[in-house]
Parts: sequence; C-alpha cells; structure tokens
Amino acid sequence: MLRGQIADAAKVKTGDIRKAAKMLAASRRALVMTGAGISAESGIPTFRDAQSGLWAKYRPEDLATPEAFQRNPGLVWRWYQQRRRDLRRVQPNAGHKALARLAERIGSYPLVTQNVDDLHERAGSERVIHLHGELFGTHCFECLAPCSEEADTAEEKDRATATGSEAMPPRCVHCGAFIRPSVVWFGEMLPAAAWAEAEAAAQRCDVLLCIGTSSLVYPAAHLPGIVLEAGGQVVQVNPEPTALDTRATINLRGKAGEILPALLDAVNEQNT
Ligand code: BV8
Ligand code: ZN
Repeated sequence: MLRGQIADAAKVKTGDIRKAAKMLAASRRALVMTGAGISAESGIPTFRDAQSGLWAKYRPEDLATPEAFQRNPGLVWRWYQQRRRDLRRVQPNAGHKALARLAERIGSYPLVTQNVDDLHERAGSERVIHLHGELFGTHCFECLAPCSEEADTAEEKDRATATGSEAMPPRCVHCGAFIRPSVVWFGEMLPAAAWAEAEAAAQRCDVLLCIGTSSLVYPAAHLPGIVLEAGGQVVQVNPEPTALDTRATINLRGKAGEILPALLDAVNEQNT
C-alpha cells in the first residue's frame, strides 16, 4: 500500500516516511505547524505564488500592513473581500483531512497555523491555534471593537455588489473608524494567548510535523528551533527546499496532499 501510494511523490524515500511514522506513532506530545503550502492544493495561492487579477502588481507583504490600510483602506479591504470569496469557494484537501484523522490515531494535538483560512477546522481538526488571525473575523481599526458578523455580512453583501474601485470598508458603529480584517499584519504583534500557547507546546513537544511553510516569517519561524533546542524532533513536509532543511530531523520532499495521507497510512501500519 505505502509504496504504491507515494509513487508519484518519487522524491520521498518510503524509508523516511516509515521513520517519520514510527516517530509520530511513538510520540506522546506531538505538535503540528502549517503554512500556506497546505492550502495550495485547495486552490489558495501561497504568499510565494504570484498574485492574480487586480492584485497581480502587489506583493502580499505590501498589502498586509497597517500602513497600507491607512494609505488605501478600500484597496486592502477589497483584497480581503476577494480572498474571502475565494475561500468560500474551496474545500479542505487530502492533507487537511489526513491531519484531522491523525489525531484519532495518535491522540489530539495542538495544530499551530500561520494560515488565516478555516480549512483545518472544516476538515475536522480541533485545537487549531491561528498565529496570524482569521480571515472571516473583523474589528475596528481604531477602538478594536469586534464587528458583529451580521453587520459585516450585510455590509459585505451590498459592497460585494459594488466591488468596483469604490468599495470601502464598513464603518465602526462605536467610533466611526474603518473596520479591518482580524488578521495580524506585518509589524503587528501576534495575539499574545495564541503565541504563548504555541511557544509552550513547542517547548514540551517530542515530535513536530512542520508542513508547507517557507520558515521565513517571524516569530512563527522560531518554533521549530524551540522544539529542537528542547530535545524534540522535526519532520518537515515541503516540495521545495526551505530555510529549515538543514535543521529538520527528516525532510519529506513532496506535496502535503500526497505525503500526509501516505504518512497517516504508515502510522496506521505501526503496530504500537
Ligand atoms: C512581528 C496574516 C513584532 C495576514 C501574515 C527581519 C528579520 C526577521 C523578522 C522581521 C524582519 N523584518 C520584519 C520582521 C518581522 C516580520 C517578518 O518576519 N517579516 C519577514 C517577511 C522577514 N514579522 C512580523 O511583522 C510579525 N510581527 O514581528 O511583531 C514586532 C511588532 C512591531 C515592531 C517590530 C516587531 C507578523 C507576521 C505576520 C504577518 N501576517 N499573515 C494575511 O494573511 O493577509 S504572514 C503570512 O505570510 C502568512 O500567515 C505566513 O505566515 C506567511 C507566508 O509564509 P508561509 O505560510 O510559509 O507561506 P509561503 O508562501 O512563504 O511559502 C509556502 C511554502 O509552501 C513554500 O515553502 C512552498 O514550497 C510550500 N508549498 C507549496 N505547495 C505546497 C507546499 N508545501 C506542501 N504542499 C504543497 N502542495
Ligand atoms: Zn471603533
């Protein structure tokens, strides 16, 4: 079964998958961390991928900042509206689903993600920790008051119809300032509780499964190092080389949607 299944992910030695599966099956305090790569096979472009359409001429890093929102709130708001519409149109892929089933096999584990999409939750994963916020959340740019979904979606409905260049963010009912998406922009601190939970999980983790991240954005990219310094092991899943390659215990070079189902099968084959 294992050999057949990952045939197309030729770059991965079944030996490595078996070794990683043995580590995961024996783990007592597993931790999973994901980046944009795990949602790529669902049709969500990664931050490395060129942007399309209206956004082709912008680097995500240039739009995902408080300065960009102050400079041009409509442009940034429409970018997030577009990403919300795209997210509503896609489904979790085999990689997301394998992680949800892995918890049934090795026990529930914290799943730390840099992604603002809800595909882990839609795949059935529990204990998802969003380090960089969530796309469907909104709050006031000034007074930080959460913006109630109803108001937001109603607003969004008529704004969606006006997606032309005039669509602007809704206004805060408390202070009248613009409403912003509840994501962490570059230069902004991560939500303290989420970071504290992720850091604590990394310090006590025995096996970290690190999937689909270029390990270039901090402080999230510190987590694998915290695991290794605490004596834990790191299994990386990525079709391309990353900044983590040299430190990872095992590198599984392939796509999450191919490697993770094979890894799950190998864990299930472990007679622990
Ligand atoms: C902060 C939400 C404290 C918004 C995001 C210089 C050095 C070090 C750090 C810094 C520096 N200058 C500035 C900083 C700090 C900065 C940072 O790290 N910048 C980087 C670019 C150098 N960090 C911050 O600003 C953070 N805050 O530091 O606060 C502070 C405060 C005040 C003043 C000073 C300090 C906030 C960071 C969070 C920003 N928000 N997202 C939104 O989504 O709109 S980050 C966003 O980009 C994502 O959440 C994610 O974290 C990141 C993208 O990284 P990845 O997920 O790894 O994705 P990427 O596209 O890069 O790579 C995809 C990978 O998948 C690739 O490796 C590819 O090979 C692989 N792949 C592709 N297909 C598949 C696959 N893998 C598996 N299967 C496949 N099929
Ligand atoms: Zn307000």
